[in-house]
Amino acid sequence: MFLTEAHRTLLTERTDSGATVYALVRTAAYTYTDGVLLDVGGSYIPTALTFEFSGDGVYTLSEYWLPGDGSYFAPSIREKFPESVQTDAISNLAFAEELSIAALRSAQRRFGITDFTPPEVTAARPPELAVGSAPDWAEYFRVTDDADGEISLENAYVWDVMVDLSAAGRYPLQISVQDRSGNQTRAEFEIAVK
Ligand SMILES: [Ca+2]
Repeated sequence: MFLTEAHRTLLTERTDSGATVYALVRTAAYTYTDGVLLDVGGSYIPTALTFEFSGDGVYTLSEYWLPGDGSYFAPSIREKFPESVQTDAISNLAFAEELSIAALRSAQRRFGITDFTPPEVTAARPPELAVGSAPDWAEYFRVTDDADGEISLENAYVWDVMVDLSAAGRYPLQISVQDRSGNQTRAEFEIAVK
């Protein structure tokens, strides 16, 4: 098991007696078995660290603040974080993505992995279905990777709950997949039911 961390500082507020650092912190745990890097857990959480300046350049951590759970999450951040960084702390998915990749890169470095290119998902045939059909998505989509070659759709997560095969319409379908090196792709398609 390899544990790693990536963070992004949103704001540092200094006072006469110390400083508070408002940051987004991503932790992640990986296993690397038989050449397969797997993300086996972690967290992504806004954090406020307060340091007291005690002279001679020494800062002591006086508070490690974490937001409340569930419905307390956003209100607790609005109470603690300065207004200018509240939105980024609560809902900026771009930072979540950036920090996930940073954590992944550190695990890849740790295990000497050099494949940083995620797999590609392509439509093998036009995603058009007849009302009432029962599709095998493996006939419709192909996953290929620069290092792994062809990846079976069985190793991908096909999110098709929005596709209503009982009624004509156009519906979104997502496919998430990762290669052996832990690089992830999420591809979106539109399924036409006629
Ligand atoms: Ca790859």
